[in-house]
Amino acid sequence: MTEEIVFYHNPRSRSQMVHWMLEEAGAPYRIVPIDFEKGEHKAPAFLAINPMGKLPTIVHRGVVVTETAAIIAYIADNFPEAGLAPEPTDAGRGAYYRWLFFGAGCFEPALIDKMMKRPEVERKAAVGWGSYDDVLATLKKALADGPYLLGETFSAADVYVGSEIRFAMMFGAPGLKGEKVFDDYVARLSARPAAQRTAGG
Ligand SMILES: N[C@@H](CCC(=O)N[C@@H](CS)C(=O)NCC(=O)O)C(=O)O
Repeated sequence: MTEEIVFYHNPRSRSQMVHWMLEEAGAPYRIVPIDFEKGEHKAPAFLAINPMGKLPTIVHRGVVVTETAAIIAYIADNFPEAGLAPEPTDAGRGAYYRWLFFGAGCFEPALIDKMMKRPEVERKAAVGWGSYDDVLATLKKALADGPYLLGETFSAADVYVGSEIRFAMMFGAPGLKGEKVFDDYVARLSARPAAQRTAGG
């Protein structure tokens, strides 16, 4: 069974985050370009791999992995020599999980709501992400001491959450660009060689 990761990719998608992660990890991978305009992501051949018809998607050792945060965490664990995830029994693992899941379960839906100009729900106690403002305040606090989400240690959680912040800034989401803590964080991440190698997607 090949060790090479098959990476279904379109640079204009969340798969850009995975591209950066693959480079950070030094993982062997092969890109299979997916053309959204041609509808390749909804073609039967791709739906057989990911019935959601979405990117990013990887196949490794015959197993399909989807969901950006899951893929990024999977790569970190499979290429431990890159040191992108605290050991499972390390105290830092808790914070690491926290920010990965916060990125997927809180930041992403709050951001999508904001970008789609959906009204905030009245009962924020009933939605997992509370409110966009609470999410940003929480991230701001997490990064206040920095330089990374886990303090001095850069991790795969920064690849994921940092990418989300970077994308949100690009799309003009409020409360991010112009806030020193977020500007500095994104500049720090963007300066990384692996991020620069994949900056075009
Ligand atoms: N929950 C997924 C979302 C993936 C997703 O929505 N990908 C978009 C691109 S950023 C996509 O493939 N859209 C094409 C479509 O649904 O038609 C993740 O976190 O990876």
